[in-house]
Amino acid sequence: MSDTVHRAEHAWLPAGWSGGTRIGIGADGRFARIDGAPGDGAALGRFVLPGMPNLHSHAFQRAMAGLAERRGRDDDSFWSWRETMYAFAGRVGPDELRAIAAQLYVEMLKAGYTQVCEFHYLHHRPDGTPYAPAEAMSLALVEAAREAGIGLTLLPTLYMTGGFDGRPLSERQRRFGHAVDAFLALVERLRKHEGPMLRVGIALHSLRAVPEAALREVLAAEVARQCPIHIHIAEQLGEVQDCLAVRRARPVEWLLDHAPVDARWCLVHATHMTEQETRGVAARGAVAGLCPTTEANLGDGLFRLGEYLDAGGRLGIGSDSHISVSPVEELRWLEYGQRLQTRHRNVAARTPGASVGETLWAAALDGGARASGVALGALAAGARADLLVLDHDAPALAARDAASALDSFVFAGNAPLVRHVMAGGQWVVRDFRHRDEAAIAARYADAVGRLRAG
Ligand code: NGQ
Ligand code: ZN
Repeated sequence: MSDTVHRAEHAWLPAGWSGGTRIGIGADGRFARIDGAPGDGAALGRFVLPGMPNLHSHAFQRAMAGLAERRGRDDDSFWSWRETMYAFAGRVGPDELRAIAAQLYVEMLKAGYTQVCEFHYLHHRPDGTPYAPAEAMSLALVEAAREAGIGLTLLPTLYMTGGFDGRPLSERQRRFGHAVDAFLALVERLRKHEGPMLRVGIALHSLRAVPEAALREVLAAEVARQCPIHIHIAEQLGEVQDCLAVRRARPVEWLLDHAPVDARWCLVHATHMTEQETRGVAARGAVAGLCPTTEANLGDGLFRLGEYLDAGGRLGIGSDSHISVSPVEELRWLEYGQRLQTRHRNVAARTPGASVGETLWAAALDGGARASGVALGALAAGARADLLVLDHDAPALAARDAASALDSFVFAGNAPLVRHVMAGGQWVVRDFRHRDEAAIAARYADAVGRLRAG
């Protein structure tokens, strides 16, 4: 089969905007050739961008978004939110998970995410016994991604203890737990499903949940040799204090000293770091997995963005608890948090003349692709054919040239600007509509209805 050829007035290539670009898409769902040659090709639109990877998701939490915004009796915090989240998680089974995730993934595609990293720890029945098959919950996510047409990096998550002191899992945490052997067997079984739209990696829930010996054992296993490795780290001050008390080091400091952290690693949140830890993460080439809307919602704190970028640090964005599902909103909050704190503007742009929108979009593409473990995130031959076509008729993009398009996309207004979306060479969103959005939304509403009633 021959390549399909498209044309973009302006395409965001790895070196920046390029005018009059020919974009060839192979039958294998990858970009074939991308060049400026004249000739044929169907016009895509004015501004064409690579699809954005979402490097951190707990899909089930989509269905409880907005249900934890009422003040409780005591001081509300991350830890009280977690109790609400656990109560909700306890009612989600494979059918509900599949319906919720499919809806979430449709929303992600429409917002411009074409790959999602699922940090998945809801493994077993609520009483801790396994489903049949044991990977039923993982397979629900695989099915949901296939239905929606989004790329999935599935990160089965190891979760063993309820705190740094090694206490056993609480009743509500029992369904998260695995012994190391059973966990590695799960990873192996899931690997068999891998393909262009599914990659399997590994997540360690957090230093709170994974004892040192288990961490070493997993990292030494054959299945952990090549794949992406994700971990929640230093999100809350309480976690930093507990880590200091038990391991005599701060979480990021401890991890850098005890694990072979490198470019395969995604350090999710990494909110509370010293200057030295910040430089250390950057030097290792790890990706900081930033989830600014969730971090704001949960009262986590602000990442040391300026210092990290100056040290050459890599980052990507995730929607985590899904109180917002939009790469634009994540990037806005990332920048605005810094502006509010420093009382300066244009913080992410570190050199005179640099654009904040372009800097952040490019950084999040690169870090997100690394964290996904898939060749994507670039309009380049060989990369998976994931692209977004912006709505050039939208008022927010009126009279914008290439040099101002990304800043306007990221910062101007609230109308959705992503008009068409392709993932893996397939059109999944055309004229703002996902190919199967009505049926998926109906199944979602049913599932949430059952969860709220039960
Ligand atoms: C999670 N979410 O695993 O879903 C966590 C909360 C925890 C965020 N940290 C639970 N945003 O960290 O123990
Ligand atoms: Zn998380």
